[in-house]
Amino acid sequence: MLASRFAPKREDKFAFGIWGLQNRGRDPFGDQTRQETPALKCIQGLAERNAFGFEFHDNDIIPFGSSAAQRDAILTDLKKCMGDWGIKATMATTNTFYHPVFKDGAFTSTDPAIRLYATQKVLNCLDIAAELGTGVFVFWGGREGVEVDASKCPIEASKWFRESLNFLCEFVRAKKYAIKFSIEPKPNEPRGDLFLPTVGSVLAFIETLQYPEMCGINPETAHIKIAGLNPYHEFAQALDAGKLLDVHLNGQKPLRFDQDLTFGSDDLKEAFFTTKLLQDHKYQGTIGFDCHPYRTESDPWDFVDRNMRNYNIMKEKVAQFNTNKEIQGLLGEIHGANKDLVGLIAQYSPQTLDKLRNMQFNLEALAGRKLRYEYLDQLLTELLLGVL
Ligand code: GLT
Ligand code: MN
Repeated sequence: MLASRFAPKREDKFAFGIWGLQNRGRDPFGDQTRQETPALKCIQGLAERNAFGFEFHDNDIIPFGSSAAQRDAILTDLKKCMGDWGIKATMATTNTFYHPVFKDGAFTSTDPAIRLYATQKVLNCLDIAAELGTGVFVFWGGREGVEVDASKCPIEASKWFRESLNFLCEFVRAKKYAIKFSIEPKPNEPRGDLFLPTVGSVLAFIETLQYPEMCGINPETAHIKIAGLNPYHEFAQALDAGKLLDVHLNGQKPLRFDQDLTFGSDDLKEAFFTTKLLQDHKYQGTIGFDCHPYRTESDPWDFVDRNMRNYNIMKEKVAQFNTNKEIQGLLGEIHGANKDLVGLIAQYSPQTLDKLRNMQFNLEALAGRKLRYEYLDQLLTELLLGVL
């Protein structure tokens, strides 16, 4: 039996991308293995399991090609259900990757008509987001990239994307929507190379926009590991920049195809440090999961439950880590060296410059310092395995 103390509560602020729950178990090599769970059933099931919110693409809830009347009817129904079930639409995004028109990109297509069509599709989705009270609006550039570098210049592509984003920011301002944009980096797949592959590249790109304060980032564990990088460090960089608007937690074996495994299923230490980062630094957004039930499952519910449980279990482990006397004692020792020198160069002045120039360092003593990192790591391993 699974311990009940890890069961999710609304205040945990968990959210799921419903596209993961809707997934029918198709992959490039095999047909569907289960029926699609309809959007409303996904949202209802999430509410019953105490998820705080759901994330959606326009076409996850409103089928592509719906009429204005169909759209309105779907939204009216959805809003009523959200009220009845007590669940929020925490993140919205536009599907600018599925339709063949986007085969060579949406905002970075070489065809200006396609770029305009993508921008128009986002405008329409922004209206939906505003109607549902969604504050975070994501751009995942699944088709923004190339296989053939000769086909387009990345600088030109950035210019096209920037132009659309600036226009869309103006639209949000004009409409007074309480919405922020969030860009989701990924290095490749489905394109050979995607533009804006990492947290760092997105942060730099945001600074080139007309309204950088309206834009942030939502990194995803799997995307970071496809790039061969460290999710803890990537999430931290976004948080440090004050730009972490949303997170996409999941699991992923490094350097492989996009697996979107369950959070904590593949790398416990990584899940631990991601959780620790968000908890210790009082991340204010929702804890979003962007993953998919395995093809072998016949419904998404065990998958939903365990993602949230794993986060809550890690939360307990973080609390244990933060209060464990031996671990904290060791950390105190590690960070306790030469405390009197902290902040010495925090302010530049001729005096501090002079001080620094004249400082003598005992390199032998500094290099000879004992750093018990192997032991610290073992304490964490034993804590995570429940034997500490
Ligand atoms: C797509 C992708 C995700 C993005 C989604 C937002 S859709 O499934 O793999 O990482 O977050 O468009
Ligand atoms: Mn994602």
